[in-house]
Amino acid sequence: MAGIKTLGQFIIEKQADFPYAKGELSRLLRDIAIAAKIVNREVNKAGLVDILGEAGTVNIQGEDQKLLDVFANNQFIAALTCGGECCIVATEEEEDFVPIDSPVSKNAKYIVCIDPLDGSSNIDCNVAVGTIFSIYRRKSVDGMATIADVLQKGTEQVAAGYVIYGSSTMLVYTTGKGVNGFTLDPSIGEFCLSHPNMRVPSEGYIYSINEGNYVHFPEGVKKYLKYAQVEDATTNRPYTSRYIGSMIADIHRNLIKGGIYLYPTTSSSPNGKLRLIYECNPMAFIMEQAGGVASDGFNRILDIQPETLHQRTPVFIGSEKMVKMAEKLMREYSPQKPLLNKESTVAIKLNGTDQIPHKIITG
Ligand code: AHM
Ligand code: MG
Repeated sequence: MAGIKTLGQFIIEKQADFPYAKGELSRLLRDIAIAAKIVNREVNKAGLVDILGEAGTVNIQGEDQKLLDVFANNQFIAALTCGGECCIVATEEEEDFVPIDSPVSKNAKYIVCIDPLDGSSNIDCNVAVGTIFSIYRRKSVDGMATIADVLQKGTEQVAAGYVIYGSSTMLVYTTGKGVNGFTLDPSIGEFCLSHPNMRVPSEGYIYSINEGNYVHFPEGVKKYLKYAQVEDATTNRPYTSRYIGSMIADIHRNLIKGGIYLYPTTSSSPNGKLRLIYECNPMAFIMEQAGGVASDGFNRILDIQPETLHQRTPVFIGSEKMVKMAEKLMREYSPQKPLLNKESTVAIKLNGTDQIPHKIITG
């Protein structure tokens, strides 16, 4: 019988891929994994203790925070503060980034961006939720790190991953050399390598979208949904519709089985709902590393220059052929228009393909 490989062993083994690595990134990943185990423990007993329900506070997005949101946020910040490898934590739950101002951390070379508990509106009904993280190298050379260290394009990510607290708990991550998945064995308290070298099929058969918003979708998305429902054996159509409403769970399933996850713009969310830095960039990095594609409908997610910490973006992510088809229909039926938000960054199309980032200021 083959022996198990723990996440810790795997990380140390992979450190050799980075000849000048001093172990900081490995320690950072270890810190995140420890915090994830603590959050997992709490999520698992959510129905047993008085931890369900509203915290009575509202986060920067104007959403009610759940107690577990707050708990997870605090756990990750605490673990990253103690670890000393990261100088800033930017989290979906905090308005501003959190500088780690300890003598060790302030010169640390990594920035961590995190959505501590994504899909938390599902907690009360026992649906899978997750943590999403990404790691960047600090750009500034001395003093306290700044906002510019956080507002980096997704292409600059050094590592990204997610933890899914589901029927089993898994940690999936990439450092830009493929994607590996680890399942938590509760009997030994270790994440064990269970899904080495994860690859997404290039043609899937699942589409995931909140179809209740159909009337508000751009025409290109409506056309894609009609395309998904037409019979054509050569392309696995009609596709199967699966939508959990918990991004990590939906993308994790599609990554394994092949599929597309869409959260487009809607008339009520003209920039989309999901956040570029905390949700879309890390999932895009993972999906690309698994052989898939992540787009905002027109451009590669990882190429978008973030302008603000909590910037949102539409997202089309998953199997290559499915995302390419959705992009084609978007170009055909929903040519890109300037967004109406004060802070929106849009790409202007030049000669059909070239794009430059452009900030639209209105009002
Ligand atoms: P959250 O970060 O507030 O939890 O919101 C993100 C979640 C995603 O996990 C999920 O895919 C999406 O919101 C669901 O949105 P909707 O309910 O509009 O379909
Ligand atoms: Mg989220």
